Amino acid sequence: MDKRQAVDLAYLVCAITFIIGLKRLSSPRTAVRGNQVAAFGMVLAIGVTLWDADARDLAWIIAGIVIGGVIGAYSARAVKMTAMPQMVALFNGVGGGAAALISISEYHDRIGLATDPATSFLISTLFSAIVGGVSFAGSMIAFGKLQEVISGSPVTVPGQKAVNAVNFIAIVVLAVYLAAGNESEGVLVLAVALSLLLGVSLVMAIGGADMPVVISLLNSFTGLAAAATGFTLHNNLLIIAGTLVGASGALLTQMMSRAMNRSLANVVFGAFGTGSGTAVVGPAGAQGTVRSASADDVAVMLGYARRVVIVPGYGLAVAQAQHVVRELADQLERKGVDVRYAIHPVAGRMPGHMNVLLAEADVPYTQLYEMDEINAEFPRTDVSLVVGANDVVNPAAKNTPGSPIYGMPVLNVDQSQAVVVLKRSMNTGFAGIDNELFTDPKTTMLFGDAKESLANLVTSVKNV
Ligand code: TAP
Repeated sequence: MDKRQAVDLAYLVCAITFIIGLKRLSSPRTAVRGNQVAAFGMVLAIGVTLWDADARDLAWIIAGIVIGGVIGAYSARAVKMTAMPQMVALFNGVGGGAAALISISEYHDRIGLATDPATSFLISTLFSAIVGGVSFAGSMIAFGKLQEVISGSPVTVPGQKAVNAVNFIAIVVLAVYLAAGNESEGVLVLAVALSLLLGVSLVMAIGGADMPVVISLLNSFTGLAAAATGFTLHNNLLIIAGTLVGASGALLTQMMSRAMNRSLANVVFGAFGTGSGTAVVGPAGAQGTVRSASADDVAVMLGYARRVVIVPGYGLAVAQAQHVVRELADQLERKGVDVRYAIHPVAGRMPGHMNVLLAEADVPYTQLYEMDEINAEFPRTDVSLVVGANDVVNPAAKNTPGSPIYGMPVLNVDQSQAVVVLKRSMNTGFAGIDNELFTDPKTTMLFGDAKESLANLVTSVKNV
């Protein structure tokens, strides 16, 4: 076996580990091992690439790996769970930027030689430079919005869509000009500059709270740009890994949009979701009497229940109340209460947000129920304990045609015998609409920060 064959064989092994890793990431039970398998594949891929690299470039590559590795490892350890979406945005953007820079550099090396570059080289290089540029710029804006460095509100100016359309057409025209064999580094740089502008303009117009969907979409773009770079560099593993990222990002984007009952076009062009969470006049039916109670009263309801379903939402993440909710669940189980957690696919602000939080508190996976499984159980539930969730339990999604969330599948907590809602005020959630569940006669509000309210409940339940 010569060196080329050995490299390709090793790349095949790496590709298999990536596929196994992805497959295992689909369940919390196997996710950690899946991550380890894929990480092993990535270490092998880096090792083989170094072995295969031109010895003159090794020092540069190793310096890049060390600097990037130290920054990546430090950020991964230091990042707060609530800041995870912006870290993903940042790392994703860096991937897109790297693909664009490699393409510009490959184009620079390839033009001006005696033989003309092949059309396939030009197409893959241009694609990766342009798509990588959009992904880099868009991801940086997404990071800025989530980190609140820039305003999270959709920033739109009159005629923005028309300007974006003209920009897009200009990029395509420049790309076709270069792909036709006209050599010009200046035109390539201009096309990349316009793609950066397009990324900024597209993402600026989207509300901060929609950023997870946008990041997933941009993640798919980065994957495709990396795959195209693989064609440019004749690197099979990059083609496979990029395609896997591209496909999984596209699927995740589609699943998130579906779970919110919104089209991708509505997310990208709808200027929806400021993420401000302040009260906005909602659909009819939200006016009514709100019943609130003390932790002691709620503890009695919980302590004497046979089944309690806990519904975590974004507020659980904000309050960092995952450990104390587990404490309360343990306390209730000791009293013989059947405790389950209902997980809505878009509760929180990123895919799997609630699963990750509850896993951090070692909540057993067997207690977590997906929406489709638990919805049939609500009529047999004594108390639904809604912890910092709002939109995902809003009956308007079923009852109010014309509501922005009408048609979104929600958790049917209103069918349980009693509902207790832990939140700080009557403020709205992500969708900015009132929630008629809060004025339902069977609902009791326990106002306050979720962590404090849960801690009070733990103490009170002990005395029941
Ligand atoms: P939301 O509807 O956003 O409601 C969260 C509630 O938590 C708020 O009403 C807020 O009320 C409360 N809260 C905030 N901080 C709190 C604290 N410290 N203690 C107690 N309560 C607190 O959350 P949800 O029900 O999880 O729904 C998620 C929403 O985000 C959906 O509309 C979904 O479409 C959207 N979204 C999700 C994703 C993904 S992938 N998960 C991505 C983009 C958008 P107070 O201010 O009154 O406390």
